[in-house]
Amino acid sequence: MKKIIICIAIFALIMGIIFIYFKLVKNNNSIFSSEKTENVEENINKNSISYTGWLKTSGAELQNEHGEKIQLKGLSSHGIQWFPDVITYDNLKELKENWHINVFRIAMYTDQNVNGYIAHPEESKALVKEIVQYAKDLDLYVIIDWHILSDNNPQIYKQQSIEFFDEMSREYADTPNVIYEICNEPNGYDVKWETSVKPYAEELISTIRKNCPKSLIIVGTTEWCKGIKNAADDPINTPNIVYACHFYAGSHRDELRSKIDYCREKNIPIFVSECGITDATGNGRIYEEEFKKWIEYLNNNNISWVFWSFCNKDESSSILTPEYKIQTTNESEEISTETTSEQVDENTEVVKIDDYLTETGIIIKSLL
Ligand code: IDC
Repeated sequence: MKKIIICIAIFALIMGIIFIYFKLVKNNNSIFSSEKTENVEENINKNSISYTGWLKTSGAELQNEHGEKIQLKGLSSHGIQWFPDVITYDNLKELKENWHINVFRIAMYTDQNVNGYIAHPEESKALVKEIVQYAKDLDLYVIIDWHILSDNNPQIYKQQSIEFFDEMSREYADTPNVIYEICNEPNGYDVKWETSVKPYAEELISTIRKNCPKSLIIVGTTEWCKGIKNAADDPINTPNIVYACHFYAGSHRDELRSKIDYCREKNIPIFVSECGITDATGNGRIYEEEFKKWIEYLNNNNISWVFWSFCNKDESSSILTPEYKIQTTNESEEISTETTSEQVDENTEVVKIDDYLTETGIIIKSLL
């Protein structure tokens, strides 16, 4: 009898151990921590912003929140006042999933003569916020670009810029996705780094940082963002800023690359927040080999780059052909009530960006 009780007790003990093993270890609720850590680590997507978080700089390098190097690659919109329709949630999703972009730049022109922010502040802000929301939903970094150009000196609309970035950085104080580009391309012989751009940047940086201390800020440089050596010789004394260098493959080559080398040797981080495959006009022939040389150089040096531009304007820098057209809600309602399923397929094809790529679009997709 005693032997039987001992056998039953041993059997119950073994069953108990097996039960605990399956319940806790296999279901990953484990009190056995080594197994658990391994599985959790497998589940972390190291490319997602919930992991990479707030970007920062160390020397010339861009890093994620964990101090690991990171390179952003993506596309810039054209002026959002002209080509807002192509920037949809679905298109950004496609660009993220199948083109592998991890950043999208919102080029918000400022000049009132081109219907920019100064002429239409409320509409411009609404559009920016809509696109930032897409980026948040899609786990993309997004650059809010104060796109000065013909309004060549950032001092011209400094007050409006302060108000705009104050509002944006309050709104996105807890959003690591958002990167602030405070002036696209300062230009003109009287627009100097020391007297115009640097003092503007210092004021804007303190406006943004008081609301959002961890933000990454892109500072435009003189000469349409070619004057990076001026910034390197007289940098802004604050962490987590990168300096913009812009190139167009038909116009800028070795000379500009050696300026980037100069900056990097001085521990100045460079961010190519705009680049193109044409000459600086954004139109005319494309320079595929020169552009590829640039991309190889940037990738080898882990420098982030953003391509101009994601739009369907009839110019050779565009990713999409002018025939690309967005299906409107009315069209889709008509389709759902009055057409057969084959016709729906035919009609819905209109929204696939990959069917409307320019030569430029095909090349850029292959490089992202
Ligand atoms: C160009 C656009 C073009 C538009 C022009 C003026 O491609 O359609 O008519 O601006 O608004 C830049 C600027 C960028 C330019 C681009 C090409 O940041 O706004 O876009 N470029 O010229 N710097 C160097 C080149």
